[in-house]
Amino acid sequence: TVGKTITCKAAIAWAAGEPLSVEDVEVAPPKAHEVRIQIHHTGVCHTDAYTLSGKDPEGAFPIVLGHEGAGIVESVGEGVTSVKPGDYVIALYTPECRECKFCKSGKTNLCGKIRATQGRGVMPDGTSRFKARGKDILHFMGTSTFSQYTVVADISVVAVTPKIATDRACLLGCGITTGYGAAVETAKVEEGSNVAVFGVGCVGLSVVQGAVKNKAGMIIAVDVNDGKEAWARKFGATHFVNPTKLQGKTIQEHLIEMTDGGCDYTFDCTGNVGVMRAALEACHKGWGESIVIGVAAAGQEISTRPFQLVTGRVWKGCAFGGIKGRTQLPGLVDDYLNGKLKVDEFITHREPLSAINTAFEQMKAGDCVRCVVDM
Ligand code: NAD
Ligand code: AHE
Ligand code: ZN
Repeated sequence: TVGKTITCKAAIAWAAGEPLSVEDVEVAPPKAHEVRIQIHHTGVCHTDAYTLSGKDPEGAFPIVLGHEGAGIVESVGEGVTSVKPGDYVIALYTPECRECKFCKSGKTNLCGKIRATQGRGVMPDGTSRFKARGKDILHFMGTSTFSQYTVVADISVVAVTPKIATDRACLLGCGITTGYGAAVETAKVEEGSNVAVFGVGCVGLSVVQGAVKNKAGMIIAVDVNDGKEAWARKFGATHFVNPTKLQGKTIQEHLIEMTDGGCDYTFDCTGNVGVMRAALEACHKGWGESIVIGVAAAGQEISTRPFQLVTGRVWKGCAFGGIKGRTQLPGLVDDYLNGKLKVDEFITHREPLSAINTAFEQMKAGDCVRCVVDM
């Protein structure tokens, strides 16, 4: 297959709000500094549903969605030295070129090298490698893992040991790394500090896991779904609050009471801008930091009284947890293999590619942490 177009199955999103269509797609061979990957497993993340809904200002159609995938390198284009055919890999929607201003800053994991073309749904040379029904199909987040074969830039992929199965490794491509990194890398939660996590889906449970790793004090899970309490406690949350059941006070007032003045760190893992405000206002005066992880729809804005910031609370956010994929993911895989990072526990549902729309329905159902799709 090296150097040739591969015809395989992919889930194509032809238009916003419509179910995905599993059909033949032609995947062109990788050009210079590109890698063609046979995807074995992919997770379905809330962000895929967000873009499919049409609310993502960067979402364009037709497109192959999916950004939480793992598999094997099938072939590489000219000049690729970081991975080789046969390598087990995780796709990276946050690439790492190690030479742009961002990568060299030491201050962020955001890489600038291919961000513009990635946002337009094309490869760095401005063209697509996917074709279906005679039409060019767009790439998504530089990864498009809802295809049995995909092409990514060589800076958008990391090789990992085959000791981790691809149905686990895929979850390190977004959900788990995002939450865990937000706690450990972005917030750098300190021993004994009080933490509140708003929304305990895959991302929020991973924040809980990171807070446990850093020996936080109180770890308060906040979710409107009571069914999430058992999950949160299983991952190490010390308290659970359902904000819809508080009588006569706001969730921020309740958390400030619980923690004698406010939390040291709070995390929004819902994408709801009202929740983001509550998370900021639940922070301790003088030093509390709130980390925005959730993705909000186009047109949504956050607000609070500036006095909240004047009095020392800090509002920030991160993508992919602040983790540099090529440098740090192999270490997270080691942590998993050494029993220091939970991954298996996140998989609640499984579907074959042919039933990927069922995976989307499950994700919205409330009893699903992650559905892994077998490609
Ligand atoms: P999820 O749907 O599995 O989890 C969201 C949780 O929030 C659910 O348990 C839900 O019951 C709860 N929730 C909803 N409304 C709430 C409210 N008002 N108060 C408290 N809890 C509430 O989603 P996920 O896959 O864990 O993703 C969470 C968010 O993070 C999404 O917005 C997703 O797009 C975003 N995300 C961001 C990044 C990043 O790099 N910044 C990466 C992955 C996901
Ligand atoms: N395109 C959206 C923004 C979506 C967004 O924020 N994506 C996160 C990853 S979510 C993964 O589940 C991200 O990586 N952001 C940084 C970046 O460079 O995109 C919009 O609203 O325009
Ligand atoms: Zn995601």
